[in-house]
Amino acid sequence: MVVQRGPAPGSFLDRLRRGEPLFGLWQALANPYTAEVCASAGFDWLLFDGEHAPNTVQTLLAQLQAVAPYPLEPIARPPAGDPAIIKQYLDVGFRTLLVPMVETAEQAERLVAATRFPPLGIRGVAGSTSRASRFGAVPGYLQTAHQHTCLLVQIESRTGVEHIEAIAAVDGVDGLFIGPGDLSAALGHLGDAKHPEVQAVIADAMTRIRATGKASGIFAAGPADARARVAQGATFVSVGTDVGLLTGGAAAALLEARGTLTPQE
Ligand code: 3PY
Ligand code: MG
Repeated sequence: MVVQRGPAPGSFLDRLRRGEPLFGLWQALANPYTAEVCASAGFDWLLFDGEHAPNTVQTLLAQLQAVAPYPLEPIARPPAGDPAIIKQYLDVGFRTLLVPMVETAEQAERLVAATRFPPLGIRGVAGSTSRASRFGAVPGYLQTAHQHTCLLVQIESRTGVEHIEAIAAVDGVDGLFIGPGDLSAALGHLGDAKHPEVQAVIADAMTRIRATGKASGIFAAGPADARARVAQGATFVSVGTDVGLLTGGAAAALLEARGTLTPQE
């Protein structure tokens, strides 16, 4: 008989459910070596982006392998909530998914189903060929995988915001994550996530997510923004992106050098 267990104490899902602040870094460089560099900094999670970064399942796999020795949760964002892609991401070993543009409870229910094997859902069975089951070595993987699977959904449209309570009520949705970029575009403020109207909608959405009892997350572009979001009640928050750290650090280094160097006669 398979013993039914919940997420391991201290695991990402366990900490998420306890409402601990969990800080992560967006990975858009699509590279295992830089992913490992970022992992060594001690983040609670890294988000590997299949929506807006040049990733394939194979590049995601390489990044997953690179960060495997580090005590963080690798999260994958598929380009869309497509069950065929979700199946592949889960098979290579991601346990936590962040699905973009979720707008209704029905859509959220279909996503939950995509992460679960029958009879709970529709996830296809890879058996012992999947890395997720350690190639068949994890006892009872098929029966217990869903207990370790964490589904985070992105709220980033007017319709999604309207349906926060219904989406959060779906069993199997573990957290709701606001995407300020798409949400600001949906509100008519493309490229201006700081606009007061966008900020007001975000603040209200975060309060409503918290009230549902599900974890509330948001993309923050930097550490100060991240701290402010935690103060507002978010519990899983990015502190920026690998690309942003690289471009920001490179530009600052050049600026400092140019500003301090005395031009030669
Ligand atoms: C958004 O801001 O739209 C996101 O998806 C998070 O980067
Ligand atoms: Mg988005």
